[in-house]
Amino acid sequence: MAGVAAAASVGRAALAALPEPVIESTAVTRPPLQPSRGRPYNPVVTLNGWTLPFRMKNGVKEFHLVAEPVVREFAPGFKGNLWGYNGQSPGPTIEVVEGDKVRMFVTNRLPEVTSIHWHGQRLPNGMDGVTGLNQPAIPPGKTYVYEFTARRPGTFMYHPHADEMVQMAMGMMGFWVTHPRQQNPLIDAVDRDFCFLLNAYDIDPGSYTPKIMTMLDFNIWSWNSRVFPGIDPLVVRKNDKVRIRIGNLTMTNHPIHLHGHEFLITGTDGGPTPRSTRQYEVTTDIAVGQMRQIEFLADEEGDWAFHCHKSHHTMNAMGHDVPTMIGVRQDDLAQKIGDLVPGYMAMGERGMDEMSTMRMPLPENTVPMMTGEGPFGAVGMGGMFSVVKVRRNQRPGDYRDPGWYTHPPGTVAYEYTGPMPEAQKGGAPGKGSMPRASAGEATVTVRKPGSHSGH
Ligand SMILES: [Cu+2]
Repeated sequence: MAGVAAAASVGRAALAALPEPVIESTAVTRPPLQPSRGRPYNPVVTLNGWTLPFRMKNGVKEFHLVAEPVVREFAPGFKGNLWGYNGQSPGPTIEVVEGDKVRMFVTNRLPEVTSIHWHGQRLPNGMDGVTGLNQPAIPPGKTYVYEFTARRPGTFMYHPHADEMVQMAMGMMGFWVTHPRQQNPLIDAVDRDFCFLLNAYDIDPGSYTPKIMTMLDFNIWSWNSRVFPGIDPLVVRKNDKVRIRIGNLTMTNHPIHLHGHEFLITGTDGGPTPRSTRQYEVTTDIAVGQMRQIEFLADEEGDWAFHCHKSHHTMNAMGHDVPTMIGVRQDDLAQKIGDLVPGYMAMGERGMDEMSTMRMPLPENTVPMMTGEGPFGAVGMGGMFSVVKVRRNQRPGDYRDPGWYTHPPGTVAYEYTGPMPEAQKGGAPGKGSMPRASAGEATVTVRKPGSHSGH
């Protein structure tokens, strides 16, 4: 009984000394936050994000998260009214060390109840954050305290477990990294350690607030609530060992693909992967709710594309019901429809690449669906796309954008200007392929589903 009373009084003392929340006002990638106290570790870099500072109180690392409405810039010219933590969505990254005692103050400044679930952590059941199951909901205006020990090293996330569909559709989520306490045989030291969340929104062009009832048909595919060309590059020095930690809090899977290098999957939700399971990949599919750590040696200089391989996820907001117009002459058509529908644009007679250079009349507050200007012209991408920039001269610890890669002479694809040979025409139909089994018609028997007669 005495123990319980003591714990309660400690809890009240801690509440009285609530740490001042740290608020971030921009979407820039902050340099790694070196730990000021406690065990040393190599901090991560959150893509277009930041790490929340902590304070030490009697050996406990204390953080203060504030759930609140925020304005997040997805890309220059495009902002969203989201919900997040401490001024941004996603919230700040939390970094601790295996074995650390952690106290999280969570203040609710939303217009409705919330909670935080510490996705992937080992912790006391009452700290797991499922509203109704593990704790009462945190009412608006109230602060709750979560206390647990970060028991295993790895890559984690946090998000509400209260009105989840709404609150995650509005951007409430964040990253959590627990660094190993000491040399771990399955965790290698790396030179650069990046992290970001995959997230998605449904924001109509010209509007600011995500549609919260959308279940699958999202139109903004983002990394840490940023879309290309608003996503910063991942800048590394040649021959750096690089780790990228990715968590998926969208409602679909994302095959994440890196150009120019092969990587190993060194960690999942469950922790570091056994070395015997690691194989080289250039794409890894990250399912809903999963985390993946990829690692590679950045030994090829250049500007390497890094993106989701679902091609509609490297595009920004677009109308969905656009008919395929490839090969259709539209000059006349646009004129005629334009007379009836002012502002009508004919789209994509030669594919949709035209649209990356087309000057379209955009509504306010949106970005073109494919945009971004590279050294050779329009990149024709949006959404979940960035560039890993590998540079010989990048200084250790320097994450600043070095600009575009200067290719050594003779190493860029070039135009062929010699003679064109005549195309070889194929022979008779079917030549060289399997002959048709029969020239006659096939007979198909159709049974009506649910009809039990004749059985
Ligand atoms: Cu994707």
